Amino acid sequence: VIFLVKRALISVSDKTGIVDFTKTLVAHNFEIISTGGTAKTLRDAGISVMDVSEITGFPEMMDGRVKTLHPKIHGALLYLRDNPVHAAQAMAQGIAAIDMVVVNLYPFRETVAKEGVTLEDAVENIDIGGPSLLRAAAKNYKFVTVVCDPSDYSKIKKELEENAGNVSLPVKEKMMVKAFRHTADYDGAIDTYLSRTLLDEKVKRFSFVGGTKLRYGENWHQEASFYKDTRCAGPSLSNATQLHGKELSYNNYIDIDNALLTLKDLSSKNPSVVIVKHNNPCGLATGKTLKSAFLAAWDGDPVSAFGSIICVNRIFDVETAKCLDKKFIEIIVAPGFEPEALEILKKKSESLRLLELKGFDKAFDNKFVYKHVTGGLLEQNRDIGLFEKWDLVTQEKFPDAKKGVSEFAMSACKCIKSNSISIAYEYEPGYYMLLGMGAGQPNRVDSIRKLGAPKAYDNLKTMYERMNAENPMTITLEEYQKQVISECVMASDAFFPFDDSVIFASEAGLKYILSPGGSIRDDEVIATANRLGVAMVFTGMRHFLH
Ligand code: 93A
Repeated sequence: VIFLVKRALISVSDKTGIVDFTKTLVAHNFEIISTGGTAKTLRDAGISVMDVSEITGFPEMMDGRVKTLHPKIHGALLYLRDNPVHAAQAMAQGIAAIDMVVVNLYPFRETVAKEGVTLEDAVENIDIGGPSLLRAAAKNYKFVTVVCDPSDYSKIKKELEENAGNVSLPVKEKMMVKAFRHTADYDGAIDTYLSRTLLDEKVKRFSFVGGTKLRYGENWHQEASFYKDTRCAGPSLSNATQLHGKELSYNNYIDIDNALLTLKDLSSKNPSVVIVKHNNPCGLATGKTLKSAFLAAWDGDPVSAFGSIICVNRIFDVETAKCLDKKFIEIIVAPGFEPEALEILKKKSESLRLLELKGFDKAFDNKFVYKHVTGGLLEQNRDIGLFEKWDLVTQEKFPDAKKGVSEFAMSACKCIKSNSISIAYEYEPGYYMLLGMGAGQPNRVDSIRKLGAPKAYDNLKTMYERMNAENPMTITLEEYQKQVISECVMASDAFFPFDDSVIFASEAGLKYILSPGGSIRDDEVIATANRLGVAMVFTGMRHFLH
């Protein structure tokens, strides 16, 4: 017997799109073989279908546990068509080739995600026949097309149309890899659930795909790659589109991530700009327009901004692009670019990387963050939220009007490496800028007295000189600095272990301090703030970032 007609075995739990796709197969002269529920769906749609049991001579049995597990099926998938011995054996056993397998598996993940699922329920949703079909078809990929994902139906349809009812080898190869990845992930999910349920053992399995080699790692002598996390639906480095410039480097990915997190944490509805250097926001501002936010962010640290990564939450416009003239920048990340702005930026430099990253308005959907340590992996929830409370702990009042700039100060602090200090200024009513920050110091005092406060003074000097050149100022530089600093809010990512931080902040002229509180010396810290006439609020929420 010579079987010329092509045959497809269809057995799907998720029946999305299956009727249309099967009609396509029929139109391309496929005979359809199917299992119970799928066969019913197809017949209801008027498609003529052969039951698997007609081929195997066995009924579906044991509540469907045994449907397709039979040599008539697996022989039809696995025999090498170009091997005369295989072909002779197939013919001797009355096995006719199956050319396509369309299978999606029992919804195991969905089942165990349900609240109160029983072990019995979970186990019953472990598909045995489906993965066997997928693996058999995938193993014989040169002769069998394996389709395990409804989102591929349209691609296969196109293939059939373009190749006179056949599927090209490159596509078959892709589908094969996809099938094995799919069953690997499926088995991984089973292991994770069973280990947790029966052994009380946590298993963490990652499957990042689309790994691309980077030029080098943190340094030139280190090899590196970036792997995509395709499950991340919110703003993500996996779905960014590079519009211009050199390829992203390892350090670029890290800095862009920090920029993204900082802007997300800021969650300002106003145009906002963050400038990142070495995994810390050094400039950050909100503004009436993107341009004004950019200029204020730049004023937050014009020195560090050299070679920085800039991320904005608005379409990058021409006015802002023009501000970048003569400024050296590595990367701009935006939800989009005005065409003319794009042209200006492209002309600026061959290597300036321009990244379009959509979904700024969406939340990050991955709940956990991970860090590799020698010999292990740490997992934690994202640091979400800003304050747990708003407790005024000093005699000096902290005006409600300073809440906006306080929130801004603390969100900046959250994304600066510990021990972090931020000094924020409401430079125009309702618009804020980072005036100084101290990052990554092994003690909090240095972040204030050696970094944050001196930086704020330096930046104010630069701003004063510029304003004075444009329009002579009526006050001296010292008066200007003193006045601005006295209006600023200083935020600390963790409590003050001693009162020295408050003393140094007050010496620098700061009058408003925000801290989570919670030190055993809180009383001492509060007494010192009272003595110095500083207003302090305890927020109850620590934001270490190591
Ligand atoms: O219980 S099974 O592991 N035993 C089988 O022999 C078998 N063959 C296909 N499950 C089996 N399947 C699965 O049935 C497929 O993977 C698919 O998810 C499902 C389709 O069943 P129905 O066509 O009855 O809706």
